[in-house]
Amino acid sequence: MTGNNRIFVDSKIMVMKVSILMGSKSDWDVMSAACETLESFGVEYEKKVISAHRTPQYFMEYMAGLRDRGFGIVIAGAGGAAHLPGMAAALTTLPVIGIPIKSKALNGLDSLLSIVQMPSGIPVATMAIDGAKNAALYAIAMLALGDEALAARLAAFRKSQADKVLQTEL
Ligand code: RP5
Repeated sequence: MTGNNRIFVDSKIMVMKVSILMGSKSDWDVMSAACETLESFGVEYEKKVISAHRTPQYFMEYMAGLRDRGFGIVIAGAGGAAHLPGMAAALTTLPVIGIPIKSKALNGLDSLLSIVQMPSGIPVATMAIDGAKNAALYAIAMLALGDEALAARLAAFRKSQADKVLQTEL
């Protein structure tokens, strides 16, 4: 691996992209924060509504093609039974970051437990309920391992965050 999110595949350099998945359009209000954060760091991504239970065949086909299409990380948000992130992790060896979406009936506790309690062997890095921004920041931190410019932007973001706290007046 070298700079600018690059990986070598068959001696060709590919820039790693992030796939942002959500189970329903109703998740977009939360998931848009992940897109905005990746955009602000200049990280390429694809966003898609895809459902493990409503479009299972399409979901499997989509996951099977991800690595060859140059994706390096999957961010998946879902609410309720929330099997999208876990199934995504089952269908790829790319790292999967799960976002439990706040549900109407149980305020997202159902989503959180469903995503965080993955059985041993198929991990999903689980964020807080509605934690879309942190999911993007976690993806950025992983991509920054092989990209010095991105690592510098992440360090600058952390510094500006710290500066805001230090400059707070009450
Ligand atoms: C899940 O069910 C989605 O991720 C969404 O959070 C939840 C409700 O979906 P809709 O009924 O709003 O389409 O699949």
